[in-house]
Amino acid sequence: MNSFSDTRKPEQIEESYQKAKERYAAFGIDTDAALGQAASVPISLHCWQGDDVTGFEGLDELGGGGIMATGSFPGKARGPAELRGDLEEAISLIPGELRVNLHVMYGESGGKKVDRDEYKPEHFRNWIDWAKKHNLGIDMNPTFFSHEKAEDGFTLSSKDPEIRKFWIRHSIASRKIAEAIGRELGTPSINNFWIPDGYKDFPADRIGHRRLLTESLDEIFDEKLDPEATLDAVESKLFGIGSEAFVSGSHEFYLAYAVSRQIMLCFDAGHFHPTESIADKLSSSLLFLDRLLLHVSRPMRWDSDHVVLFDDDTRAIAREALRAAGPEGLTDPSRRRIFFALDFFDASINRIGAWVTGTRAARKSLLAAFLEPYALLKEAEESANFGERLALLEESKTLPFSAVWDKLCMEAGVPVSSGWIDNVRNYEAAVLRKR
Ligand code: RNT
Ligand code: ZN
Repeated sequence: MNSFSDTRKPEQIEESYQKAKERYAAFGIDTDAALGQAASVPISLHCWQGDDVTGFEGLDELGGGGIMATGSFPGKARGPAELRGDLEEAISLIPGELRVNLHVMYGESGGKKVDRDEYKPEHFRNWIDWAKKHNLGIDMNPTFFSHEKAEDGFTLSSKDPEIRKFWIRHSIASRKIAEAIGRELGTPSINNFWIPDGYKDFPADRIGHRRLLTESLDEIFDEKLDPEATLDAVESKLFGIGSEAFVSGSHEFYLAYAVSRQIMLCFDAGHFHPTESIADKLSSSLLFLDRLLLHVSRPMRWDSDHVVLFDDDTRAIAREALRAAGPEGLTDPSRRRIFFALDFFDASINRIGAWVTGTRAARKSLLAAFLEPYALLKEAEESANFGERLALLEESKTLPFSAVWDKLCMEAGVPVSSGWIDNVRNYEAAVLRKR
């Protein structure tokens, strides 16, 4: 079998990097600084790529919610130990600072049935200890799907007050969990609210559901929690499977809600019209909000949650995040304004490979953003030299990016270039195929 391991010696990688450094310097870019900055932007690695969004509540598959994992690649994680083991393998192959993104349904109750409104920080004890050991922050998401009380398609905007109350209790429980986790780990746990609520066909009463959603959210966020421990975010969506005609938590709804309540807004790359990019939305919303959360994903024709690639869309997101928030707005924990998280799930390929491909692609996009000749582009623009702006934009694409990326990986102690493919292949043979 082919080996993909990089046979170059460290000196060779270093030599290529030194040459690249000179080329970038000609464009006014300090590659040494860019390396450090790109590696220090935390990326929140979503646990749900490891088990096709199943969770630990004894369900075999993702239930409803308008999201779907397709494929049946062997070896999906069947429980917490396997999921954490798989995450460790993925993390060992990804450079730069990482966090882990959980859903409440990944809490552990030792086999006891715990309903969604009964979850407590203690159910995340193992995750917290594990995160400490691996120096990871943890983010959280209340889980409004795969549950009998979400089966009619509505949760926080349901017209049934009992259903609504149940999910409000769940939401408050999730905030307490995030707060406890953030406090213990010393880094705020971002608690992101995404609800599936919507109608397959044309509704009569749109404003009624949205008014209820406003009321539910106000009740949930009524208690102010320590921002050093947790920060709440709300995630909008255009449509889902089974909610094609109407979604209570639309973009306009949450944009207005977040601005009026001053809480974080989450942009998922797959939650807009297929040709609409979230990149352009960052600067607008950042003028009216302190913080944004990004769900970096790859929609293909619809909200398909394909594995993220180093493509134009992802690069545009990273670039606009950096331009709008500035370097410290991404890298400095006390001044961070844009938070990166991933949201994709593909069950048709090796799931660890999916994590590594997608997260390395997101990290590459960040590095590319920090390597942009932004000062020169801006200068050309401000002197109305738009031809030069365009030429610079184009020429900067063929600067020796890979030499800088390889250096970043080498410094981070993870396999350089394609080398990690061998690791994933070995893990598949030794672990996944035996499940
Ligand atoms: C669904 C949202 C949401 C979920 C995760 C599992 O469309 O993108 O973020 O993917 O919470
Ligand atoms: Zn999302």
